[in-house]
Amino acid sequence: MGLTLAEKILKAHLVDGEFKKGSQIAIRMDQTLTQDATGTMAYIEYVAMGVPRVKTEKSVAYIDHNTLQSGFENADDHRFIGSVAKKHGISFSRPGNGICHQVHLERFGAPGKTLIGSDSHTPTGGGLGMIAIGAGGLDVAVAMGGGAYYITYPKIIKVELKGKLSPWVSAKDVILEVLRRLSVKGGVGYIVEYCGEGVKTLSVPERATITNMGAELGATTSIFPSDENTLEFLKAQGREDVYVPLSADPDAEYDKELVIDLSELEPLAACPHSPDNVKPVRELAGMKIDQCCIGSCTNSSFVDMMKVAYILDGKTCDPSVSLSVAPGSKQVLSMISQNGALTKMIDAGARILESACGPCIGMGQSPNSKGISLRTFNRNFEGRSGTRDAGVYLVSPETAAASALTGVMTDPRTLGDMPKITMPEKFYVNDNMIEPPVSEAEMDSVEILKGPNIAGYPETKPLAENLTVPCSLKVGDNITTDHIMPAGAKILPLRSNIPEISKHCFTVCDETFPARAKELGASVIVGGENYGQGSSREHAALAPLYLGVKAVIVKSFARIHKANLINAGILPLTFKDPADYDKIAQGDTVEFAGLRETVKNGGDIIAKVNGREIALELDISERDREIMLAGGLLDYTRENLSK
Ligand code: MIC
Ligand code: SF4
Repeated sequence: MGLTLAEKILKAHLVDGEFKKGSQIAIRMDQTLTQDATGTMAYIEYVAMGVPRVKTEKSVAYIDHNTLQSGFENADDHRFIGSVAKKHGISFSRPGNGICHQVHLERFGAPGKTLIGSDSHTPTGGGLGMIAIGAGGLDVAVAMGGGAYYITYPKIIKVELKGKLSPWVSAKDVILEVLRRLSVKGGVGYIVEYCGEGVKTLSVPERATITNMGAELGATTSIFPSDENTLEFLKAQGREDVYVPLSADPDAEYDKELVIDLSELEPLAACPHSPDNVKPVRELAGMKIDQCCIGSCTNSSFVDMMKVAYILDGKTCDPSVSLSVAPGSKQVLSMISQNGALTKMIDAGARILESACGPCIGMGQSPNSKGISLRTFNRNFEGRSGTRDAGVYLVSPETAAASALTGVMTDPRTLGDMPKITMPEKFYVNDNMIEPPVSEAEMDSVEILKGPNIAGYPETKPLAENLTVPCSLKVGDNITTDHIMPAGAKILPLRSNIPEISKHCFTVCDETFPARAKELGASVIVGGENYGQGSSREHAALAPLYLGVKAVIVKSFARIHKANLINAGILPLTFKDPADYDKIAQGDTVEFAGLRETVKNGGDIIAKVNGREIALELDISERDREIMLAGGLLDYTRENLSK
């Protein structure tokens, strides 16, 4: 039997485990990336491991999230990350150089390579035919130190693309269609592999838009073959030397199959408050809007910007709409400024933002109260924009630009003919904002610069044998990491300070939670399906750890968050019978006995609640069991390094 493309790359990087479905496998990571909002913690963890130089082929530290510097904290974090990078062998992409995923695709991604990044949209690299996986900072730190990344050998979904996109329909509409069909938990436990005739009609940046938003499916990653279009992109970036053609074997077997006829797609929008709440733009047409934001790691490529400039050319944004545009990288911004496209946007009234995440993570441009915002981004969770009662619709750049002109949701197909805007033969390359590290011989001369807001890793303890703890919080289905550990301009500067950021933990759901949990000292949280979907931020595990949360008991978990809980030494438990969710209420006392024994040997964990026994599953690997016993991945890694 042949192999799928993902399987081929995983197999070539296998360092441990049995190469069969459902087994835990350890994968060597060729490259790593971090961004600044997760990076400070990741580098604190890396430094704590005591490995002098990174052992990867390429590691890059990006500054792109916390770029609104309304106090010293973010600038201190940037300086800290820059100094660690310089000393330990990591390239440093300075603030202003662009969004990590866009820049990594342009300058470092390579077909057939593996990449792990402390950001859930790392799968953007799948557009280049790489296995690119988002993970918590600690997993990335371990990979930088030469350690493998452990995943369950995933199931593979084949998405066969047929035909080609009609004018005004774009890559964003393709992934919105996949989300409509599979839902935000449809990808959990899977890699999504694209193939078929339609693949060759999509350029690498278009493919990257699709793999980027595979994160919203909950998938481990998504991947496209590496073909002539990949070569064309790499040539245009002056990097054709890294090209290798890659595709699945013709007789590869998949666990699930989906066929999408590109020619049948139309402009789509994900409605509030979930990326899978997808409707045709045509059905929403005429709805009054207040804001349009164009950019983010999903839709900020050169071609995206050129389409927007074409639509805005010679026109003015509707007076009731605020339009912002954030080109994804310095390369994109330089090119549209050189060719005049930027002037067209400015003339039409666009508010030009720096090349960074910006409004996508609530760093500015929060909509007005009850505002309707059309965004070319990938997440529209409640409150993420910074305005709790705003309604965010995720759309293509074409739909966003067309609607900015009319002031209402507009199907771009009503604009008439659309010329084909294609990728340039040569991108403008100037890597002057990527600072190389010093050589090994010089590393002692580099001082690590740590600001006063940068605190250490929270205290951990080996797993207790018995626990009698109250349930400090009960929540429902589809809780996102934006609920658990909100972001936004006010809270993000606390990413390097777990005691401080913990004061905001779960405040979106219950403002009294942090103080209550802290006072209780030790507790458990109960939740529903797909708990922890969204971001890779390990803060959504580290803040609960700091607040004394010992276990999270839910109906099901999202992949990265579950891994982050394990890394933090918090038990990720699922109800054997989902109906037992109703048997625990906030305030109930939950009793566990003989925990260490069961965690070590496997089997159900029994919790006693109100005199009743509830069976819970701890579905984790052998290695994860050892991590849990040690009190988390940092302790486990330290123990193992000292052996
Ligand atoms: C996001 O899009 O939610 C973020 C901000 O990029 C996160 C990382 C973080 O919280 O720092 C992600 O996607 O992993
Ligand atoms: Fe940045 Fe938004 Fe992409 Fe996250 S999803 S990396 S915040 S642009």
